[in-house]
Order: sequence, then structure tokens, then C-alpha cells
Amino acid sequence: MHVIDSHTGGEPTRVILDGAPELGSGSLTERASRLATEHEAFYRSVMLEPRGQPAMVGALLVEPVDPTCVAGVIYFDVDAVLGMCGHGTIGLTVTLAHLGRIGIGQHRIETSAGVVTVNLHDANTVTVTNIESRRVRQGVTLNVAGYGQITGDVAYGGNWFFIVDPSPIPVEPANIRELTDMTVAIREASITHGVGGEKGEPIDHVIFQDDSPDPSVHSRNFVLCPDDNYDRSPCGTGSSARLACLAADGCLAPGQEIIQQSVIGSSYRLSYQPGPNGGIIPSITGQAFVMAEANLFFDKDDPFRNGIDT
Ligand code: PYC
Repeated sequence: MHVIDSHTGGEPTRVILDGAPELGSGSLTERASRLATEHEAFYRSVMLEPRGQPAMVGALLVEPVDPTCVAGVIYFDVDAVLGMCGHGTIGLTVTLAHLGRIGIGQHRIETSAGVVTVNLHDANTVTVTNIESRRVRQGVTLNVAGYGQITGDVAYGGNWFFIVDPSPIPVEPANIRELTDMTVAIREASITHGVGGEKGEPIDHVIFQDDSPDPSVHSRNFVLCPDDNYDRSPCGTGSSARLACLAADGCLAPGQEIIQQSVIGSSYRLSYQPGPNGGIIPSITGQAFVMAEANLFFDKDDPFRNGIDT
């Protein structure tokens, strides 16, 4: 299995070029659902240690249905198949350029959440124009075991987010353990309380928003992903969901640009335009760097060929 690893603001992406199970034909949503239900052992083995690493997102290249797209992609982490992934799309774009498959300029990429546009500015810098994002519930209070009442918004940016602003804990690297424990408890409470998207889609990510001491930075975030790891980047789909909340609150005008930092200090430039269905179309600009090209082996005698599953 031939893979290329990159990172976007510190968050790793593993693009799978070949050697993955056959997912058949149909829409990307159908093929993503087949990956989720029939090939869990495969995608977990690619992400889990010792072959993978914590926080890694996989990007399985597939044939797009839409012929105007340069690629189709299905994203996943160790615990879930994802609808969209912003940092992964920046990493994928830089990887496709590294392979000589695309050049500087605009390209379309098909994901199971819809078609996104990427603009490759140079070898490392990409703007992703994401799918329409929206806030669906404002000021929802959850009773969170061990923490009491926590209030936040539910928003969609290609995945489902519960966004707490301001963060109850300072968003700083020294607090990552505490931030992780509390956001995991919030996600569990959202599931227990049946709080999710319009059609009951479960919350898969939780965001804490905090101020930044740097006046040029709008805010810092901590983003919990489905695999209980935190996003080292400011999270593209999370930033999209957050932009939808800022727009709905009248706190950010269309076209106005802000800088969003992650808990480790990596940043995205963000802005939006109004969407056709009452939401917003987010733009996310960030940088990715290719780190490795590798062939993965799954030796039948290797006791950990499927990863360390604790
Ligand atoms: O950037 O959208 C994102 C993302 C989702 C999970 C990890 N990163």
C-alpha cells in the first residue's frame, strides 16, 4: 500500500494511493458508508500505532463521480469515517501537487460531504472553499457528568460540532489533558441528551473557543476529534462551523478575514460568503508540508499487523 504523509499546521494526513479494499461503484457517500461498515479493520490498521500515529487522518483516493473533479476522497480517523476534512484537503492538495498531478491554480475535489474547491497558491499554501456550513442550534445547555451545565451551539461544517465559547478552561498546551477530558465528557453528554444535527446526526467533534493574547489573532481553539485526539491544526470543518456561528451572530461580515489559531499555535486565515441555502460558504487558507512517502506492509506473522488496539 503506497501512502504519502503530510501535516497541515501539525495535524497529520496519510493519503492512500493504492492497495485499499475495493469499495465498488456509487456515490462517494455510498462508498464511504461501505468503508465504515465493511472495512473497519482496514482503516483502523492504517491509523493505529505502530503504523500510524495519534491524531492522524486518512485520505483514501477514489475515482470521483463528478468528472470535473481532479480526485475523489474519503476521509477517516481511527474511530470514524469523516464527511469532510479541512486540514486533510489542504494536505491532499499539496500531495497531489507533489506527485505532479495538479499545478498552481483552482481544482475541484469530491468528498462524501460534497464538492469542494481548492486553490493551490504555491507548493504549500492552499485555500479550501468548503461546502455550505450552518448553525442549527444556538445556546443548548447540556448536563455534563462531573462538570455540570455547559452551554454551546450545534453547527455543521462538513462534520458536526458542539462549540463552547468562551472556553471554560484556558486553551493552552499545558491544559491539553484537561481540555481533552472535558470535551470527551461533553460529546458523551450530547449523545446521551440526543443533541445533534437536524436529522439526529451525532456530534462528532467538540470545540472550545478562547481569546488569543496576540491582537492579530481572532481566537484560539481546542478541537476534540472522534478518535479522542485533539486537532493540532485549527480544524477546517470546525473553523467552517465556527464561521457559521459568527455570521449568524452578526459578529463577522462576508469577506472579512480573521486568523484562527489552534491550541499549539498553528493558524488558518478564514472568511466566508453567504451561501445559497441560508448558510455560509467558508474559505480556509493554510499550509501543508509533505513529510514521507512509504509502502505499508501487513505481514501475516506480525502480531500487531492490525495495530495496537487498546
Ligand atoms: O480539519 O476538518 C478538519 C479536521 C477534522 C478532523 C481533523 N481535522
